[in-house]
Amino acid sequence: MNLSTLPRLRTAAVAIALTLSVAACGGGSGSSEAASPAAGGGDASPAAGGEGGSADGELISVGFSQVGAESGWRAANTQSIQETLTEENGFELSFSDAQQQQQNQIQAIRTYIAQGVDVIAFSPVVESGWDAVLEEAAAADIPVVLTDRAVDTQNEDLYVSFIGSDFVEEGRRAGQWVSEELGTEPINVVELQGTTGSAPANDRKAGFEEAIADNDNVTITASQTGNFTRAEGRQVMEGFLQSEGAENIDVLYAHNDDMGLGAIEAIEAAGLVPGEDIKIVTIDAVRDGMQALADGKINFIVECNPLLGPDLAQIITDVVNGVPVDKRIVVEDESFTQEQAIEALPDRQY
Ligand code: GYE
Repeated sequence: MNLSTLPRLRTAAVAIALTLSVAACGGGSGSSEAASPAAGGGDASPAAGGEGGSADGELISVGFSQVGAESGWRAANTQSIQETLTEENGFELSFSDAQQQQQNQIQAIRTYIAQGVDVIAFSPVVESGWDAVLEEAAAADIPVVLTDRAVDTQNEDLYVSFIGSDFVEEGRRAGQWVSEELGTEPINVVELQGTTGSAPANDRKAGFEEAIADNDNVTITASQTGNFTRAEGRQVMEGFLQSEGAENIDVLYAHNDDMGLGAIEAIEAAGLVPGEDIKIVTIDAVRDGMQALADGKINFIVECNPLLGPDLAQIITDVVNGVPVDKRIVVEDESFTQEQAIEALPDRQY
């Protein structure tokens, strides 16, 4: 495993196994109950050096169902997973892209169950509707790890661990910035939501609304999904400019960089200056977003770290080897102003 690509995550297990990463990391974050060890058994610890591999030296077979390829964030996330869950590191990875369709993910998970993989991992496109297929995995004794996005279930025993960012907190930070920096006078905000029903769309909306709730100057005047893509971000922003009138839009809050970047195209096509005529706040901090922030076209970005591969590898290894894992592992995120983006850009990994 390449330690230099470790994200700034913290879990007890990872902190112990990957002591080297700790120096580079910030303060610790969440994690609560420990999950009971899942299938696999055995009391051996993970292979030395943080590499994967089951206790008996066999490759660990992993079925991973990815959401899609909708954004720069997703591309970086896929790359991190594929570069980490390699044979060299002790894994045999089956990877599938669900093209943002829940039905495709359910099918992929059923295929992995039929194949009898050691562990299934997936990033659920939407929050609800997973219980049936997760029960099938449980019946087959295959542990499931959630990465990036949560599921909405009454039965949390249906997965062993969930690693991902705190999306409510991300939305809150975006809302706080808007409220404090721009909400000193009355402003109208239009909102580009992520994929309808997805955890990041639900949570980033809720967090933002919470943060602006006590500032009467800040009003969300229009809110619509742009499905986390650049093309739909542009299209929906064109609609906002028409329905609201450009002069009535002070701020755009986009749930990810890509939709913000699409919206910038629409704003420029309308003869306006993004970042000035319409202020823009987004979430992710992927390279293209950070470049637009450094160029003054975006005003503030809350980070969402996509480099989940190394920690996912560690969780999977622990689960297979019967080492307890945390039920919830929270990824730490930063945020960036324009000045901070200029400074951070040269060292960005994604
Ligand atoms: O912010 C967005 C992607 O689930 C955190 O999905 C992820 C989100 C990310 O499409 O760009």
